[in-house]
Amino acid sequence: MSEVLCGNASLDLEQPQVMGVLNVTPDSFSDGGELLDARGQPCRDVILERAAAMARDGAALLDIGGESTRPGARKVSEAEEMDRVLPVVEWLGELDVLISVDTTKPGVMREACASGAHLINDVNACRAAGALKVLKENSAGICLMHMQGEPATMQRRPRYDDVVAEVAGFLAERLSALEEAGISRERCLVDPGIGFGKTLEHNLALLAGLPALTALGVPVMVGVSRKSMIGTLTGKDAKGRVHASIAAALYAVMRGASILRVHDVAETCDALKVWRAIGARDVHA
Ligand code: 7PM
Repeated sequence: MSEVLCGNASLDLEQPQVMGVLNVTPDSFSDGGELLDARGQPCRDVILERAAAMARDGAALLDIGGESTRPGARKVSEAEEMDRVLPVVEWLGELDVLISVDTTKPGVMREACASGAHLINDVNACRAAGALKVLKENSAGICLMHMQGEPATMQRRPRYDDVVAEVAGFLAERLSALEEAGISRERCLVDPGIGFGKTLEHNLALLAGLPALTALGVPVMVGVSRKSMIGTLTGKDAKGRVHASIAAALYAVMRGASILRVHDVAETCDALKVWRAIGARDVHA
């Protein structure tokens, strides 16, 4: 059976699942700072309401991010990131949904797990010094994402000879590094990192080539929601990218994705319901 171990829980991936994005950064591109007050502190009631709605709409996981990875974004200190993220992890503990924390910092990983986070979503694939040690010392699930370069400069000149082979090779190397550090593969997910040091062509090749990632033997997560590749293909701004994002998400599921990281939970879950109903009748499925 396909599942991923996430601390005291396990996430069943027999059917594709949805992760709702909850950004607690002042500069996130599609929900810019609505969840922070004037002093930059997270607003409990607004966040709980938004999170409860995503859980009700069908999200199995919520991803809390306090460190913007927007191309060119300002770096955030560890203390500032903890102040934003840790209270949110605790507030969401009362909801019936798994909690993911989007961070690259080992200190934030440690405290997030202590506060009850089930999954660490690391766009840097645990390459920070000390990250593997922290993860060895707890039992949270881990999403390893591919990124070429770093957020400030990654979109300047992305370059690959064979993007699918290089991304799959990188993720295979990171899975081995975690295994060598004593971290079970049953805790791991991989993610091609759509838009992270990639041109439109690279993103399209990765979506078409997802089977090379499922071949790594761990579940695959994909985030295309409202991203600039959707804007480039449709000419729409972030809020107008919902439907086209779902087209890309369903394509990713068709190619083997198990978790969709999205802003529009209700819409994506509706699309998946239809997808599953048809698939259940398909003798070739
Ligand atoms: C600006 C640009 C703001 C890009 C936010 C983003 C992913 C992720 C993000 C993903 C995993 C966004 C991204 N994207 N984590 N974090 N996979 N695992 O669109 O694709 O939310 S941040």
